[in-house]
Amino acid sequence: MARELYRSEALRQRAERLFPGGVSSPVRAFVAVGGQPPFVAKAKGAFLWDADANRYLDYFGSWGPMILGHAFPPVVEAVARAAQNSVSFGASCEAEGTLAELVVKAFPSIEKMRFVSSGTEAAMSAIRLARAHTGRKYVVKFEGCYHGHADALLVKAGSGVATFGVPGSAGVPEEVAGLTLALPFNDLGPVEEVFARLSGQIACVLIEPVAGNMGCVAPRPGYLEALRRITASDGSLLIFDEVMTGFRVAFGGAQEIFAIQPDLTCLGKILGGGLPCGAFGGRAEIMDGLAPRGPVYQAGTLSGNPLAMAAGIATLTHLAEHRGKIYSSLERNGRTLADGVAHAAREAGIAITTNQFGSMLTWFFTSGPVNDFAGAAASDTATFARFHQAMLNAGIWLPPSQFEAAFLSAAHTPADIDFTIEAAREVFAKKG
Ligand code: KE4
Repeated sequence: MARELYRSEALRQRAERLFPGGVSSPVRAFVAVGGQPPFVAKAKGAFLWDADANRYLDYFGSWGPMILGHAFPPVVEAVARAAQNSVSFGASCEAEGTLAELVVKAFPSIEKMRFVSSGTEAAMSAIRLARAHTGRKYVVKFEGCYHGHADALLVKAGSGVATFGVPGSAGVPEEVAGLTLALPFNDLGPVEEVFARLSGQIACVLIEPVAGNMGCVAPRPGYLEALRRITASDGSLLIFDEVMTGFRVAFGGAQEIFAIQPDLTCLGKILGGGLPCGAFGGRAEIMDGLAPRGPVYQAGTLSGNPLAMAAGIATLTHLAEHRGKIYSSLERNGRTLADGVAHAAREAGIAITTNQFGSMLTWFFTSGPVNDFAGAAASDTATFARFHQAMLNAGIWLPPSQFEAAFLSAAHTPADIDFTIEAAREVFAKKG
């Protein structure tokens, strides 16, 4: 059933005149899946409504923040209350410390932190701090991992597996990209080779401990532990980018699950309950390098914004109070959804690999396995695009790219999961 998108189409035509690609962020343009993206008018719980009043089950959840569902009453009330006292001060306020105390309790590796307004700012600032703290210039990242759009991190692998990076975007100078090495995820060989060749020269290793930006890909057993060991012995900092996994895969993020203490952690998304908010933090002896205490400059007009703090406090307080029930339910529903859709695909003779980690999951249209970006890139993206379009027409809004993770919220019910699996079965039966 094709959905009528008259109002969305009118809004899209205006947006095309005003914004490059008609969007505020590229993935929203549906380039990878085709079709016209509906414009969202409102959302509540697990559902979105577009400008033509079509309803959708939401499985991208604002790309991670909406773990409690949209318009969660305690969050809405907290933001409304805070807004009565102005929406921004540009000065220290009580709410910053209140949210920070919730963070350091959830992340024992964080003694001190700094709020910023996005995950990009968190990662960008964390590597600057790591370079200053170590006096070193090289940064190691991993193919398929995304840490926001700072120049140093828009870098792809060079010609050889463990060679210096090349620009991953126009506008990134080779000189900048050449200070970053992009290695294969889940493969220790290139890491050991690079640390042998550049011993004492690598400022940090930055990783998504559970990758979400190549689609969902978990670390192999022992992989993260080995990165912790290698970086510690070389005096390089290990930075966990938990912008997506923080408060998502567990209340204390991936580092709680794997019992690993990184030197620095980047946070975002759920931290601000859906308002613009990021943070980076770690041991005080590292963080005290930041201005005005230390020589590393970092700043932000809206850092610690009172509304973002209020939304974050309401979100993390609810998660903390109900963490047992919420995370076990997210794991159960995530597993049921992942397996149910995969089973339906296999019944229809469609090759599919499912990677699920708590309430993050991706269906890769390949026989797999998918343990790194090369494995993800083997997916049949045309089949994914047809699947995405057919599911959207069935009222199910999946992330519009094979290389993104889908997210469940605490508002998704078992009935929603069953509805989604049945819709997928019908789509696959028509060779979606
Ligand atoms: P932001 O600057 O978009 O707040 O955060 C960048 C970022 C950093 N680290 C991780 C692990 C991330 O997943 C992200 C942003 N994620 C994407 C979705 N995969 C945001 C969606 C978008 O770019 O529109």
